[in-house]
Amino acid sequence: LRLEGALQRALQRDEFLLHYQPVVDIGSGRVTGVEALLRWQPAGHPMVSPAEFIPLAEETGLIVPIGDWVLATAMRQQVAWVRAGIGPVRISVNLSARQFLGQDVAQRVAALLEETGCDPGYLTLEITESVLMENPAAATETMGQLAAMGVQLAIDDFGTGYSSLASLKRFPIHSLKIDRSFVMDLTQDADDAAIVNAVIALAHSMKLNVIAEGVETNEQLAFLQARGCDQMQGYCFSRPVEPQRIEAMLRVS
Ligand code: G
Ligand code: G
Ligand code: MN
Ligand code: NA
Repeated sequence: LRLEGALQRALQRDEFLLHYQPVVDIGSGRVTGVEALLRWQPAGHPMVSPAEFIPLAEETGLIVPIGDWVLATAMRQQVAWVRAGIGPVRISVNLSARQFLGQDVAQRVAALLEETGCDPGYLTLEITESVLMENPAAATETMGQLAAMGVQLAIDDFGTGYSSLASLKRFPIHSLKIDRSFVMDLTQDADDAAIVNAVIALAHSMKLNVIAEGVETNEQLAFLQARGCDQMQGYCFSRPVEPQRIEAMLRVS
């Protein structure tokens, strides 16, 4: 598989799809939303992980049309679930560095909201901590434009970058997502436990929602529940799955 050429043709060949991972309220156990995760299924090849092709898409600029496709598809899915009577479902979409740091992300999001009829109040955009800290002033401005449309913002992979508390306070964000690397050894590693405790306390003191990523075991879940973590994602509840399986979970949730 020659990655670059294949990636270039993937959009026109309709080889991308979105899987969704439930975001679960730790208190009630209910599914409160989903995170959209991009998948690439080239004909005659195994699925390629975004971890493998997002960096190449960033380098080649293909991330712009691919990112637009992800946003539009997630927004249309949100509208489709409302029409199907499942009700508004919060959908979180990951923005890559180049997508977020490019000039016109707010205009693109505005145009796609208009085109799809998506409710911005049920759309969350995830930006990693390291991308935000590349240029905190520009990030604050862009986030302000997005927040003004009613879109919610989350800092993804929190704890792996170096946010200053001053920047964190200025960002118009709604949620912090604790990086999976801290959750993984939570119940064996005292340092990771201390970090997770601190992030939960920090988030709550700033009136932010806090979501733990990569929760795999009931022991991790019990720890997070005892510490008042708001929401979680992870294999202990569900892997990212195709839209129809999410619908089934939402109908019983
Ligand atoms: O689902 P998972 O293993 O495969 O995702 C791997 C990585 O790819 C994660 O860091 C995730 O944030 C990223 N990713 C998944 N979907 C998207 C997407 O639509 N856009 C961007 N920029 N990154 C994504
Ligand atoms: O970078 P970001 O946090 O957006 O990406 C989420 C990534 O984590 C995706 O690749 C997703 O498939 C993966 N993921 C979600 N839940 C779990 C989990 O419980 N364990 C592991 N190992 N990975 C997970
Ligand atoms: Mn994410
Ligand atoms: Na993450």
